[in-house]
Order: sequence, then C-alpha cells, then structure tokens
Amino acid sequence: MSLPPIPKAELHLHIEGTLEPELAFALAARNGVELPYASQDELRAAYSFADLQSFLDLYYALMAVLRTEDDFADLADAYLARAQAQGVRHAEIFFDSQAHTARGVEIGTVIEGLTRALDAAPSKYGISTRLIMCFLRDESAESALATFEAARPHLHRIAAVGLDSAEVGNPPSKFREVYALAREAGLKCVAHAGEEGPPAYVWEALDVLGVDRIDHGVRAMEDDALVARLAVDQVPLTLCPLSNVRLRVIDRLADHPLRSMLDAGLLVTVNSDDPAYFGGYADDNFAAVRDALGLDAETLRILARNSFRAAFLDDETRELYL
Ligand code: ES4
Ligand code: ZN
Repeated sequence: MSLPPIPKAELHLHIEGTLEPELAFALAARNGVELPYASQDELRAAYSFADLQSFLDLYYALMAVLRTEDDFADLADAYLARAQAQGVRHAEIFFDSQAHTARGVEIGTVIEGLTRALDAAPSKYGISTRLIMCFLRDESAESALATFEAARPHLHRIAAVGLDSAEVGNPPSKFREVYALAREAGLKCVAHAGEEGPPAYVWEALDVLGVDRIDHGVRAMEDDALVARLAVDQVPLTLCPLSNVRLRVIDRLADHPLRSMLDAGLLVTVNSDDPAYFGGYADDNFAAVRDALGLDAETLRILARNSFRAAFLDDETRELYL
C-alpha cells in the first residue's frame, strides 16, 4: 500500500494541456471535428518533442476540438478529478484566451465553461481554484491589449494574468503596457521566463512587468546576481520537471537544478505544466524528482509547503494549509 499523496497546490497548469487523447477524441466526435490522427494511440505517438515550439504546434492544433461552454467545463472537470487523486488542494489554472478567440470561440464561452467546473470544485473535489489568463507572447502587444479589454466584463473571475507560448524573441518588455493595466485592475501578475529564454527575460519579468511569480525560471541559475535577487525577494518559481525533460530544456531529470535552487534559498515549487502531454500530473512530478534527485521526505514537505506559500490565497486560508 502506498501512502496518500502529500497535500499540495498546483500553480503552473495550462488547462488546454490537460486534454487527454481520450477526451480529445470524444469532443471531436461530439463537435464533428476531424482530427488528423486515426486513433488515440496514433495521437500519443506524436508526443515526442524536440523543443517548446514542436510541442506548441500540436498543443494548438488539438484545441480545435474545444468549441462550447460544455467542452471547457468537461475539460476542467476532468483535470480536477485527476488533481484530487494527486493530492492537489488548490489549483491556479492558466488558459490561453487568444488560442480560442482566434478560432472563433468567444472569450465568454471559455471563461463561463471553465468557471462552471471551477465553482463546483470545492464541494465536488475539495479543491479551491483561481483562473489565470495568459497572453500569447508570440502574438502582438496590441493583441494582448485587445484580449485584456475583451476580458474586462469577466475580470471578477480572473485572479491574475500570465505570459506563455514561444519565449525566445518575445521578451517580457513587449507586454509592459498590458501588465500595467492588469495591475491597475487589481490582478496578480505572473510570466513564463527562463524556460528556453535567457536570464535577461527573468530580469525583465521582475523589473518591467513587476510579476509576483516566475513560471519556470530554470535558466535563472546561469546568473548569480539574478539568483541573489530571487532569493532576497523570495520570488516564487513554478518549476515543471517532467515538462523540462520532454521539451529538452534539460537532458535528464537527474540534471534538474531543483536541488541547487533550493540550496540557493529560492522559493521553488513543483508543478505539471501540460500533464496530458508530458507524462504526469502534480504528484507524478513530485515522485519523479524524488526518485531522480533522491529527495528526502523533509524536502518534499518543504516543496509542498512552498506551493501554499506561493499561492494567491488570502492569509487566513493560507494558514489553514501551512
Ligand atoms: C507551455 Cl511548457 C509551455 N511553455 C510556454 N508556453 C506554454 N503554453 C503551454 N505550455
Ligand atoms: Zn507553462
């Protein structure tokens, strides 16, 4: 008998990246969408990635099956059921608005569908949630601004904004203006930085966008002054170990800098990114780093505790988890 998974918060999770082949085919049938794969096995065989872009190409293509409010509600409900089994008690969930509006799906359809599943999660699964709207950094700054304005009627559903998609060549500073608007509106701010991009992008996320957390940030370890800054300010980093291996940010899990990041005094957390594509949900990522890096029980407890320290929870609720 194995022990129950350690209670944790999931802070780096793209809801579109939880689309399992089984649900993809079910939604394709329901919506009359033709997928360029004959079977679930054939689709799974395509999950071999050379880098971030090769993953993103498939990730965006498969979103074609997501069309209605029910689709988004079913997607989020399926994730929450899996998250519960993995010990997740609080989940902060990214969505890519522009990837759906570009296909003619309205932002309200996306947000209302997701919200329906998230609103049921405390009683159904014992999971509290937040929604984080990400801007696609390989789209223009104007597109991000238009997306933020389109989201204004729904901002009471949204806790934070984020920045994702193809990193290199799309520095955080490109999105200075929309982050200023988001902060003015009272939203928290996060950004992917230092996944494939250089330490300079992490500096920009901190100093130009004023982010509250860095998503990934593994490449921050190349810059000692940046490590010192992240440690002094206790800026949370949402690491995604299985993602880093699958997208070849690192060669092998045993090479993951997680332990040296902890030793440097960084507030690191362990998360699943796009679990349907990368081979594991939240506790699978905990187990993988435990085994590959030989982490002891105390270190795993620190990682779980960090996830609640880094979460966008009010202090009273946070205390209940710590
Ligand atoms: C993503 Cl792993 C990763 N990196 C950047 N953007 C993304 N969107 C979905 N997964
Ligand atoms: Zn991510």
